[in-house]
Amino acid sequence: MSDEPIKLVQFPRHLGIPNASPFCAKLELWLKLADISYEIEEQVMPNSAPKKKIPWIMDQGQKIGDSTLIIEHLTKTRDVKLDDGLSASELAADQATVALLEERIYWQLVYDRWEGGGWPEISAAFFTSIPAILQPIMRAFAKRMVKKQLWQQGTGRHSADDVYAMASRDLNALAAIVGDGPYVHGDKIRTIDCAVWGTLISLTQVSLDTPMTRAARTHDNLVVYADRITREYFPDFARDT
Ligand SMILES: N[C@@H](CCC(=O)N[C@@H](CS)C(=O)NCC(=O)O)C(=O)O
Repeated sequence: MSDEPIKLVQFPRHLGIPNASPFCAKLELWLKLADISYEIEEQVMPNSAPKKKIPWIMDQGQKIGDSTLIIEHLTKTRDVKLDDGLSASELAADQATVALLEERIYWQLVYDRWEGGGWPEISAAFFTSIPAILQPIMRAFAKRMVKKQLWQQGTGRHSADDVYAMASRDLNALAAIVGDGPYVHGDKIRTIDCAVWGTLISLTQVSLDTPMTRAARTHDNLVVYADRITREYFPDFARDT
C-alpha cells in the first residue's frame, strides 16, 4: 500500500468548528486517529461525488463515498486497529448509536438549521464561498432541496414541537451512551467517538441558539466530551472553557 495521502473531499469549514457536516467531521477525526495522511479538497456541490453526497475520498484513483464505507475500506486496506478488543455487544451497540446519530439526530439537526431557528445564521454562513451574485439563487435552491429531503425522509412531516420532543429524547439517549467518558468506551478513543463528536460539535460548539442546540447543552457531559476531543485533535478550534 502506497503512503500517498488520500484526497479527502469535504465542505469548507464553517461555524467555527472543524466541519458543520457531521459526516465530514467524523471522517476527518477518524483519519487522524488512524494516522492516515490526507489532503483536503473543499467542495460545496456534490456533483462529482460518487454518491452525490459529501464527504468522499479518492484513494489511488478510486472514488469512494459514504463516511462509514470509507472507514470500512481504509480499516481493511490500512489494517487499522482502532476498534480491536471491543466485544461483539459493544460493536453492536456502536452500530445502533450510529443509526441514532445519522438516521435521527442528523435529520433533526438539519430541520433545526434549515426550517427551525438556525436558518438566519446558517444562510449567512454556508454560502460565503459562492460568488455574491449567485448566493440568493443558491440559498433558495438549497433550501427547497433540503425541505424536500426532510419531507422524503419523514422528519419534515412532523410539527416543530414533535421534532424537538423527539430530538430531546434522542439527545437524552446519547447523553446516557456517552456517560462520564472520557470516551464512549472508557479510556480509549474509538471509531464510534468520531460519529458522536462529529455530530455534537454542531450542537455544543457553535454560536447558534436554537431549540436543538439548547437541548444538547443541557447535558454537561456532552459539552465536556465534545470540547475535550476538539482540544485533543483539532486544537485550533478549541474554545476557552
Ligand atoms: N451517509 C453519508 C451521508 C453524507 C451526507 O448526507 N452528506 C450531506 C451533507 S451533511 C450531503 O452531501 N448533502 C448533499 C445532498 O444531499 O445533495 C455519509 O456517511 O457520508
